[in-house]
Amino acid sequence: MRCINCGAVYTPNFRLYRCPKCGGLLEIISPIYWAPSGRGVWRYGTMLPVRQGVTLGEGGTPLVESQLGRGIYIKFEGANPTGSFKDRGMALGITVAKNSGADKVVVASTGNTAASAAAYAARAGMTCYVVLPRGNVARGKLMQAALHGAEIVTIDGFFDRALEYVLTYGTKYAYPLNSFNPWRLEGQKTIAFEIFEELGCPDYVVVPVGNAGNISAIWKGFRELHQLGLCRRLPKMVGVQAEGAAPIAKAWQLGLEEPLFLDNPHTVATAIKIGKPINWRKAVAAVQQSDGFFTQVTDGEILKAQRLLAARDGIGAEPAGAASIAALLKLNLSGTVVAVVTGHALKDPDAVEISTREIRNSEELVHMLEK
Ligand code: AN7
Repeated sequence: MRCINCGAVYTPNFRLYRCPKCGGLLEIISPIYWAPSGRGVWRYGTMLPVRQGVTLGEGGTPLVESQLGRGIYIKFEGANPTGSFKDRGMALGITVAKNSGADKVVVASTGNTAASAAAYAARAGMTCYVVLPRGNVARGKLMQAALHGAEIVTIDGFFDRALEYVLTYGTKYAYPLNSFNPWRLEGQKTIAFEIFEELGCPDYVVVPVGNAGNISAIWKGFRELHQLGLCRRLPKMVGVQAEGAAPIAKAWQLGLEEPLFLDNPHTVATAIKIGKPINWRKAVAAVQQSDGFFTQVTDGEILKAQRLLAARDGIGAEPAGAASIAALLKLNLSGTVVAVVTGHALKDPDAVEISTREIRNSEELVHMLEK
């Protein structure tokens, strides 16, 4: 394991989440080789620090050619077992937690991490504690955490405060599975491997950014393919934030070195309603190294993109998941573009206005159908 801040190197330790010297984020360095076999996340066991483990059949998600423009592909992560990309990370994370001897896991979450941790913990016979920002979690996600039997704790304030709680107190008593845990992120880099197997190396990969773990993980995946000589090029990484929760994108556009952290993030895309992304250093490095950029989209653009993606491509995304589509629609990127749609529409039923027509008899139905 290596600290991305001070460069200190440590022997792999499932209980090491931050650099003991400087507190920086850690990255996993492990012996890897390319020998995909089987399906899903564990298909890439030889590229992962743990070769096999807990599974609910995560990964192997559809890569769908979009009808929204030429060269656009949707990587639909809503098709994972609990409906988001987090399942890839949890397959690894829960396996590592189990191997470390833990019987409890804890996460702070805007919702999807909680839903996923709850399901994978249930599968592994572990207790799961989720710390959620009260009133800021979509209904479907809360329901999932409850259904899978997690202990649900809610706090006043936003996600960032929930994460502080976990960082300060949680790690002592339970195994933390937020994205500062580099073991979990290893599972998420398989998004890159799947894109590579189907498309080769695209020109752009567009990713919604909240805590900034996923874009970092995907970039690490492509980097490793490149290091192994499997792909000659690398994609440009595009990080998308919601306008009211865009600490990294706003700083990027102003040319600042550090994010403009927010105390009061706001956006309809509650999954990415995050003011102080913990993985910002990794994400900025990913975007810089790949010659990509960060951008922001408004709530209006997100909801419009969500509708369009559903109506034209038949893909149902939650608002945060459609942020990548919103960006793509106004950016006009050329070449092969993969937009990662990170979460399923069913996660957040309240984000969609539902219009129905009431009829009283079959004649009214016939009348309608005849039109
Ligand atoms: C649908 O569940 O942070 O940039 O606690 O659920 O890796 O944080 C969710 C994040 C994008 C952002 N899209 O990913 C949580 C949580 C969806 C998400 C993101 C999230 P990161």
